[in-house]
Amino acid sequence: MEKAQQTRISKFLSLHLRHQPELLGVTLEAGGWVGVKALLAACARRGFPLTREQLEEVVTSSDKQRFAFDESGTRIRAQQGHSVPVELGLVAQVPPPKLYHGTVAAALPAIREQGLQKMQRHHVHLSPDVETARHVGSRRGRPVLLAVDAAALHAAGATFYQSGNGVWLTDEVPPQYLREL
Ligand code: HQG
Repeated sequence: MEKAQQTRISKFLSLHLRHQPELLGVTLEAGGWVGVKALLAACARRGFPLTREQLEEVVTSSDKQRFAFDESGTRIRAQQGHSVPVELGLVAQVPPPKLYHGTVAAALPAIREQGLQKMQRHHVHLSPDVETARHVGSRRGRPVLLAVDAAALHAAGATFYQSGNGVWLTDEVPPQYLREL
């Protein structure tokens, strides 16, 4: 499959598995899961026909492993990034001492004041390395990078989770734990 088509399918899946399942006429089960058969049938009904093989290819080739099948391969879900309420069953973990966040200059005044807030998502998303953070920030323009003192924030009682695709998640990062790089 061409990269452009993979991206088109990935965006279609992100929209429906993270944000608006009702647009497609599917319901997310606990954990954000949808039956693969139900999903493929709904895609076909919506004029977006997709085969099981194409779905597998998109899941496997996604640079960020946005989606995952369950162990039996009968259900699929987005690994993170939801705006609809969904219990992902994430397990709290001790974060690495430093994490990173990529944003843009326009957001900095508010971030300096309020820290990082989850905005439309369920959590603040943090990257394990500078390169990934730069990539995330560059989605919105020239990236500006922040280092997060995750060790201190964790020691202060914050809970951290790591999603299946390596993104670190927490509720908020107050300004005193941020350093501009
Ligand atoms: C900013 C993508 C003003 C924040 C990526 C960001 C990631 C504030 C934006 C994942 C703020 C939210 C998440 C505050 C934070 N005031 N702006 N207090 N606090 N912001 O998209 O981290 O392609 O919700 O800096 O790769 O950019 O979806 O979060 O610019 O992993 O798979 O508000 O999304 O993955 O934007 O990206 P987002 P994000 P996917």
